[in-house]
Amino acid sequence: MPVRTLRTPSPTPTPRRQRRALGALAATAAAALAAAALLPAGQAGAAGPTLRSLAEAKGIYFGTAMTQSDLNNSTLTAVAGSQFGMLTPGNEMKWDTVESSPGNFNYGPADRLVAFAQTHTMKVRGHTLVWHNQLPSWVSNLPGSQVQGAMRNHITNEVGHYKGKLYAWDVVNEMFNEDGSFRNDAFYNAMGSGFVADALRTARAADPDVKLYLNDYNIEGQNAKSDAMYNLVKTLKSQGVPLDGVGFQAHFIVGQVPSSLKANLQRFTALGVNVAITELDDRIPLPASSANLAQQATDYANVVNTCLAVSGCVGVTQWGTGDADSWIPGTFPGYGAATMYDNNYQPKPAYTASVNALGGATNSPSPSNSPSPSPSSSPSPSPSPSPSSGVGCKVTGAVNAWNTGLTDNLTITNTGSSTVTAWTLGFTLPAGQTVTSAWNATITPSSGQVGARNLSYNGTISPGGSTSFGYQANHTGDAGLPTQFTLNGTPCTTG
Ligand code: 9MR
Repeated sequence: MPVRTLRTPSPTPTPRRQRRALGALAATAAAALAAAALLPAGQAGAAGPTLRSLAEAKGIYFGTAMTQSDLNNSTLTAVAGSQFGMLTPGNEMKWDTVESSPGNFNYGPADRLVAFAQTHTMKVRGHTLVWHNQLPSWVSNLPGSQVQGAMRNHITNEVGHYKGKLYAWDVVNEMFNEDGSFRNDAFYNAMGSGFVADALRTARAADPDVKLYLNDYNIEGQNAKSDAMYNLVKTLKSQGVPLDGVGFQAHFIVGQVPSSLKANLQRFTALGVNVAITELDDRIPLPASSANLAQQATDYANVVNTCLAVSGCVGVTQWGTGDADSWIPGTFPGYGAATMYDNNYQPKPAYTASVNALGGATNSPSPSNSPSPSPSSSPSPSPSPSPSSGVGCKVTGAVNAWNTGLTDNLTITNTGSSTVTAWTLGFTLPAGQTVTSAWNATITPSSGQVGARNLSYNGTISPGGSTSFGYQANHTGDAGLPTQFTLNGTPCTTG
């Protein structure tokens, strides 16, 4: 697909003050497109407009969280560096990394992430200065009278180190319980609720230009916890405490984006602060069904559309780049598939839905899986003809097996002269194999003669082009690959 020309930002001044403040971000869009165009063909997210370019053209950013180890994954960095315009270090700016013992500051890990961001013209959200979690025990064990000094010293040093380099700081993170009371952490116990204002003032003194945020989870809808945040923000603003924004983490469960999200964000912006979605993910029970992937796409579009609709919503950050680096499976056993990119960093329906929400596609934004060429419920591989003549195909596969299970990755190459616009790959699973999950395709039924159908984002295979999908299966002894394939009814070569 050719790289599309960026829509020139309207010369008409936007009436949205916050959007104008972000105007500099749009300048990076052309650079992002240029960088994306240099990526190897077939690299996830390499061609066409990117999330970041589309978001920036609309006056918001699209961000990702990355950890230091992510820098070693070239597939991840290619996606992150081209598709996202904002980077949040996932762990490296937290107290336990930065100041694990009193006065000994370690900025190496976070500096490497900031350098990656700068290389890719990404902005950076600093995360986080004051938080009960990932807090070294030397802080929580301090006598109450010494906590304020330690907090001020930590903030002054860290904000000072990154002065002029960051877009924003999550100054205080997760200070509320679910019922809206303050969490009894070291900071509240030592200073009462005044620690929030103290932290914000200390951060402002260390960097007058960086945006200062409070950040929390389960405050996306209107509830006791978001009421508490609302009342705190109202009080802080009335007292002239420096506060620029509120971060809504948005760790959602599929299908459960609160219906009050927009109204809730709007009541905060009415107080004179910006709002941002800071840690978006949308977890799904595993294995992820196509219905849940479609619902996830709807959820992502909902969040992006809501941010676009709320004046003062400055951007959306996803927590992690793809399912493979997401925190969800490790924390919520049985759940996963929570991001826009699958375990191989291939875009999922949620990516397409987000691009569409940002105005990136002219076709109707259908987040659900695309219809297969033969929508018949017949379990056999579709015999429907290719939409055009000149069809030819080759299938290669790789299996990774253990005693009772396996994963197969199959690559379909279009060796014909016509573009395939939707595909069903028919094949027979060896006896005893039962598919338990699939990626980049829907496979039905789960054993015997099956059809693997494209999803909404990977139906097109140009002549000479290829696409890959895979599945996990149980086996009872034969862990071999299928040996014969048809593409839309036409036999394929293998090898
Ligand atoms: O993604 C982070 C994960 O690697 C850490 O193990 C975890 C420890 O608390 O923190 C994760 O990030 C959290 C973020 O800093 C604050 N909001 C919740 C995030 C997920 O736990």
